[in-house]
Amino acid sequence: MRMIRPRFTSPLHDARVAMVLGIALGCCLTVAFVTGLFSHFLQHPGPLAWPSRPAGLYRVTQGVHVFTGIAAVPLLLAKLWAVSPRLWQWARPSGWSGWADVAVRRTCTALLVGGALFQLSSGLLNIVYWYPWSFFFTTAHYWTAYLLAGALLVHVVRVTGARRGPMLPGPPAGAVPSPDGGGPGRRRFLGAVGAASATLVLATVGETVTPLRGLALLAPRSPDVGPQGVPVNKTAVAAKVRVPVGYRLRVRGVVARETAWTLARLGELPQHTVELPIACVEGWSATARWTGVRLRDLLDAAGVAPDARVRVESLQHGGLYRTSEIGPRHWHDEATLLALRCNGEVLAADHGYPCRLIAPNRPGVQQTKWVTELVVR
Ligand SMILES: Nc1nc2c(c(=O)[nH]1)N[C@H]1C(S)=C(S)[C@@H](COP(=O)(O)O)O[C@H]1N2
Ligand SMILES: [Mo]
Repeated sequence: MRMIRPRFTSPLHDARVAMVLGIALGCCLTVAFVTGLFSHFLQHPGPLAWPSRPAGLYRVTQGVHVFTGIAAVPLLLAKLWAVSPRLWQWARPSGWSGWADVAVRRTCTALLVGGALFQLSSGLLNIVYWYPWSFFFTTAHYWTAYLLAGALLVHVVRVTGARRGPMLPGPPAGAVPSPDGGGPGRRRFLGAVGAASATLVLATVGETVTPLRGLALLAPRSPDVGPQGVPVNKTAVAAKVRVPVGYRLRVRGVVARETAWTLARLGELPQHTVELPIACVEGWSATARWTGVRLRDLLDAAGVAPDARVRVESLQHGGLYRTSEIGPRHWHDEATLLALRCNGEVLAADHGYPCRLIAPNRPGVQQTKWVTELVVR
């Protein structure tokens, strides 16, 4: 059997180019991994109870998560292109250990390339709200992150070991040495890749960094377009929410006394105003002025244990985000409200009328709208 070996003639298929891109890409992926884990564990709290402060922390970490992911896209494409000769170069090892070594290396490369492509493409599609797949994005993105992190770690150990040891990779097959030694061409290429990353970020980051919103030509969301100046992820119509005539906000479960509040009685309780962002996992965020009742006042009125966890139920019947859980550190926070008003007006139907949860340092997906019950556990 004859092997077909593609010809690679660009001087940029070069170990230094690959290394610089690899370091930048590795930094982006590591930051995205750490901020992604933070987001995951805020949404799936285990024994660790995350603090409710700083109030805007999640907005920052999730912004960093999404925008390092976006910055990584040109880096990954350029890196794959730079190393492509090596990807198609098939070693012909001798002996079992040789084959085993090749198998391990190829598996690691497949996980690395496949994992990075999957994470970045699924993340990108998710932030533009396009789900052309049947798996659950969050679960797949979460578990693939560990695979990718593992493969990345093995790769870094191998590459740094190889640089020190005798197995320094030679020039890839077919690459011709650059006439100028690779200097200016290499710098131009790396500069162009960096500029592509920066441009992509600048053209989208305005969806969370409001001063840059004028530049956000490619952003999936404008942070100030929507009823009451706040974007909407799911409208009341899409969620099929109808507010019953005899609406009550009930507090039940493990309580000293069950309570049920009409909207009028909620309005008679002490009202508080907080300025807090909705920070969507998809990367956009928007600050608003929310006015309403402190969650802890309602729970105290029902005689709830201080370490209780509370399930927040909405009027929505189906859908993954119809309920959320809130732990003691968040519900004790004085800024955690059941908001009745947004930016000075009665809450719009799409923002959760009659009332919605708003809490500091909490993903948007857990700022439950159309709240009807607090079930104490
Ligand atoms: N009941 C309910 N609450 C919900 C949602 C939902 O689908 N149903 N979406 C959540 C998501 S993903 C976000 S980002 C915020 C957005 O709030 P907003 O539409 O008021 O901006 O609401 C959250 N609250
Ligand atoms: Mo969201």
